[in-house]
Amino acid sequence: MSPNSPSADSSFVTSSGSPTQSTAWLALQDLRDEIGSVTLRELFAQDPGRAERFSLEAVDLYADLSKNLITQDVIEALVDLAEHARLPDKIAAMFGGERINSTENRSVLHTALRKPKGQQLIVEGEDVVAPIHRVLDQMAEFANRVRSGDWVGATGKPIRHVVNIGIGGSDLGPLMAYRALASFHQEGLECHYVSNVDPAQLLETVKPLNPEETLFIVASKTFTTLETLSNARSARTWLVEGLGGDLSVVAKHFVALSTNTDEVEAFGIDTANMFEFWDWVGGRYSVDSAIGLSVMIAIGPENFAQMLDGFHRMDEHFRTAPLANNLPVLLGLIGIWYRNFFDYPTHAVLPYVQALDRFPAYLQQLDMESNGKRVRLDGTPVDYETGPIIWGEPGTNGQHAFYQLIHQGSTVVPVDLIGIIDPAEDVGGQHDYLMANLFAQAEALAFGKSTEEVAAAGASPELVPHRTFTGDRPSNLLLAQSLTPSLVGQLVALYEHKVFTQGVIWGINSFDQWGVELGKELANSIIPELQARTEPELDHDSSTNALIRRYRNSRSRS
Ligand code: G6Q
Repeated sequence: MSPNSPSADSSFVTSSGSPTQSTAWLALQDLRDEIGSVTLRELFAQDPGRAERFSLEAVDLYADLSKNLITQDVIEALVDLAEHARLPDKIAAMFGGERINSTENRSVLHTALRKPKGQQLIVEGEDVVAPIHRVLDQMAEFANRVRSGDWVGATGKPIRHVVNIGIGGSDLGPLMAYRALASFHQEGLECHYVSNVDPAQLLETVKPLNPEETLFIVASKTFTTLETLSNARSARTWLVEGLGGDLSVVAKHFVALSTNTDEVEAFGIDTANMFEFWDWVGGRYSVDSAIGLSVMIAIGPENFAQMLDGFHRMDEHFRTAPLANNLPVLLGLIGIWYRNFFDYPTHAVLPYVQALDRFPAYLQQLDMESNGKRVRLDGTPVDYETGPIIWGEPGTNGQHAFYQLIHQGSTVVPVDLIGIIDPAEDVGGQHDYLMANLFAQAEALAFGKSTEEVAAAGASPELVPHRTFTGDRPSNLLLAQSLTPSLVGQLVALYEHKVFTQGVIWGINSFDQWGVELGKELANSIIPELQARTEPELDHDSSTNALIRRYRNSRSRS
């Protein structure tokens, strides 16, 4: 079957119709009207057990969901909605390797990547777990050689710098995990991440590096991506020029992470130094595949295995916990509640953990590329909102910038706040300041400061409206003991499954990304027009034509 023909298994596609037609949806609309007349202050006052009632533990995460605009009835109706969408069947379909990515006719098996060694998963007659562990072993052997100094560059020097060249899913995941696990890095070995086709990034990155001690990892599932291949070629030139001009040096300084052996070979990388993965690993779901090699080199194979174990434990929670006690499901459903019944257009992720500084950017791709869809699996347009805009920055930085809007803006932004109890390092008791701010933000958002309280605190009457906080601004608060490799795996799997849950309710394909194609196609047609020696004939619209002419005529280089 060609990759673009419809899936053989259409049970995932022909689901339960528009969610808006379900009784659960109608019940939620009524509940939305009811909850509009009650505040979080009142809900907390009515129920002294509220914090406990709406908190749960999942693997090593404690989640306080009580500061959401929810009641037990809301949760029950949301769970009904999930059941109406046959979420349990769809979870089983994904874990079982059905071709649920119907527009690309592919299975979606990132959960297999973290199955323990020795387990089996037979998909279409073949076990997928054994090959995964074969590659993990190959990665571990290589990572250990680099870490121990046994793998040397062309001039016999050990590797001190690893440059991962990749973009999108082949960059954001490893970059995020590398930064998150800074306290586990091997000293004297630094990883760098180059993604943008803007040459400035590559040039800046390699400027201070010694080619003798530098290893490039070319991370590209397809091995045809313009940005990655351009950067890889430029990096190869830098390396070869720096090491005397002989192409043979590439073998000791370049490895590839890819599904495309032919293109890897054509680039000149020895396929013995290629780490394979499979078409059923989506780019944004690939940090736990060979794409994570830079992370494994930095933290070591044992810690990488711990990360995979964290993923797997969250997978098992998602696969087996009842929907009402299932953290990814609940985060997904509460997100649906705000997106579809309150029309809140965005969702912020605010880690109070500096090491998670790239986690919001990572989630931006995971969520927006997965659920930024306007048609359902059967191709019909949705008549309800789908994926929200995801954004965020680490706390407390955001507090001195955009939190103003979160507290008092005209748009309500539901937030996820993430905190770690024991930091890798502390100085001057600063960690308590960080956590005090985390707890304070959740409190301030939920309960605000009423007009009466502001007036009673002595504000002059004309300032009272300016200093009032309405409250009722929802948050999920996730707390964990420490930022271990396992926790990073758990957090990523948590959000992967949250996104999956929402995609199922919305009846969309969370695993394709056709929306990124048009811009690529047009860029490919414009490149020769920018590079033509003689004036090219242009047949874009008048605006694009004028921009191309202006660029050609104004640039100082020939
Ligand atoms: C992710 C997307 C996309 C992809 C990049 C890089 O789900 O598919 O972000 O990861 O376009 O693709 P390659 O790894 O093939 O270079």
